[in-house]
This record gives sequence, structure tokens and C-alpha cells, in this order.
Amino acid sequence: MTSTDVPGPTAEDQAELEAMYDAFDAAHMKPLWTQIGGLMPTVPRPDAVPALWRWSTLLPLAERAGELVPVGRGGERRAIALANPGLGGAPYATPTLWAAIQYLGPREEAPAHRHTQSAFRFVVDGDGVWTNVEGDPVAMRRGDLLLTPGMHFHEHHNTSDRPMAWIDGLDIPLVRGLDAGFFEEGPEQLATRRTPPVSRNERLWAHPGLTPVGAPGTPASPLMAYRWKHTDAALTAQLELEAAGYPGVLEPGHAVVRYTNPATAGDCLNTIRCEMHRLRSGTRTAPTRTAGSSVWQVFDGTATVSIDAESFDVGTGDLFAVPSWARLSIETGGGLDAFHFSDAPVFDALGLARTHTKDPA
Ligand code: 1HN
Repeated sequence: MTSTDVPGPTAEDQAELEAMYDAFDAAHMKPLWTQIGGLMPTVPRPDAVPALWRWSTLLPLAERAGELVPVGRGGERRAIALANPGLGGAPYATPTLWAAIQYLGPREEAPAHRHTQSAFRFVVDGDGVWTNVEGDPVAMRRGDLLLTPGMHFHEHHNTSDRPMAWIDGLDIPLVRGLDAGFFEEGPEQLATRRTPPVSRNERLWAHPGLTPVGAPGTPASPLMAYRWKHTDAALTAQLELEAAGYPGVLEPGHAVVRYTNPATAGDCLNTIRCEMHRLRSGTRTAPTRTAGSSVWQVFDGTATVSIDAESFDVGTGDLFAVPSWARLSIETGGGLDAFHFSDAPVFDALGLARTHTKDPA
């Protein structure tokens, strides 16, 4: 008998198979053989898509929310999340990262709370808000990265007559996926209305290469503020050294600093990596794929960003999301400073980190 003579399933066989699949359904069981491609793709196949949010869209809408929606207990924060169009309406920029614009009007206060989710704020423009982290007042100003590690009480207050907007990044979707979220309201009264120019944590920890002996180290950074003055100086020095012929930058014309825990040199937050990138004018980054997702915000300058088949022209304040394993390249004519945050610490900790860089085309 040749293979063409093999008889197909009989009607009786077919009926038995169907009965088995119905029994699987009834017993809440799923056979692997119908699902393997979806469960184990050869490379990541994210639902998240390359996505762009323009500051010129976000800011007026946040201002409108400032006019129409009060901030206070219950809502807690006037934060409006970036929802990746591939994620079915969930308020997530990527499957692991929440990103939002937050807006606080003149003299407004956002109440104290704490949660297991890690958080940061990055300030693209403005000042006048202090965030009290565990009762330590931390000024928020242009170019600063401010941290709120998990389970630190935090509240915000605008001490000025001007509104202020900034971006928040949190690991909300990751923590939701792990069912690890815990949340507690704090005291009704603001912990303090003091507005010192330098917070206690900076006085202790913001001295390069000098660890305060006796101060307890922590898995997330004990330093809550990374000031633009320091970030800018580090990037300027890298590119000046490169121009003088010393090695030290990632690739020609591309300087990067990572915001780290001064006690460990590890990432500043347990679940979120934060970096500032500076591209010299006329620089194009090598197309790179990275396992793990991320969000960028242009801090200064302009660029053309290619993410897989998409291409976006971006300027100050614009945000874009890069799905896992998407091919990313950034090209700038006039120079670019861009803030970048990702879920890379999670990928590192779990042994899932991978990157692939093609030679520049
Ligand atoms: C939160 O605590 C802040 O403290 C911002 O500014 C956004 C989103 C969800 C849950 C808590 C903040 C948040 C948040």
C-alpha cells in the first residue's frame, strides 16, 4: 500500500476526536499540539506596537484635566496613561511599563500613599513641585529624574503659582501580571511643606564615588534625585573625550549614562532601568533589537526614529514605545538628548536579556 492509499479518518474517528476536544474544554484543559506556535514563537511576537505620543497632544489634554478634574483621595493622582494601541485598551505603554503625563495645578497637593510598584518621575520642563518621599522633600526641576522605590510613602505639592507637568514611569503591568500589588493610603496631612533646595537623601548619597559609611544600603537606590546638572556634565565629558580621541562612548557620537544605585552600582530601581542618551548632530545609531520593551522621551533636540517598519519624526517632549525585539534606530541631524526607560533589570535578573545589533546599513 502506498501512502496515498492510507485511509483518512473515518466519521467514527472524527466523532471520537471531537468528543475528546469537548471533554478537554469541559475539564478546562488545553492540548499543546494546537497551540505550540503561539506559546513558543521562534522570536518574541509582541502584541504591543511601535507607538508615538506627541507632547503637543498630551500637554493641552493634561491642562484640560487640570481644569475639569480635581486631584485628591481616591483618584490619588491626575495622571493620564499612554495606552499602546496593540494592548487592547489597557492603560499600558508596553506589557511591563506604565507611562503617564501627570499635572499639578498651582498650590495643588496630591495625597500620600505607598505601593509595591516602583515609580519614577522625569521632568521635561518646569519646576515648582516638591515630592516628599518618606517625608524627605525632593525638588522636581527640568531634566531631573526623581525616584519613588516600592513601598516608599510619597506625596506631591506644588508650591508655586504655575502648573507643572511631568512624566511618571511605573512597573504597574509587570506587578499586575505577577499579582504582587499592595497599596496603602498615607496620612491625610502632608508630611511636610518644607522646600529645602537639597533633600536629605541627596546630602547623604549624591557625592560621586563616596559611600556614606553606616548609612543602610537598599536594593533600590537610596538616592531619590538625579539632577540634570550632573547628567549633562557626564554626557558632555563623554563626547568631549571622544572628540579628543579617547574611547569611552557606546558607538561614535552616542553617549549614554545609566542612573544607578550609588550603594551597588546596579539599576536605580529593581524593575526599571533609566538612562539618558545624547547623540551628537549627524549621528545614526546601529539598528538594534532588544528582548524587553521600553519607552523614550525626547528631552531636547529632534530625531527620526525607526522602529521596525514605522518611522516617526520626534521633538522635545514626544514619547515613543519600543516593543520587545523591534528593530530600533535613531538618527539626528541637529543633536538629541533622550530619556529612556525599560524593563531590562527584570530581563537581567531572569536570564532573559538578549540584544542583536546589525552593522549600520
Ligand atoms: C502614583 O502613585 C503616581 O505618585 C503616579 O505620582 C501614577 C499610577 C498608578 C498608581 C499610582 C505618583 C500612578 C501612581
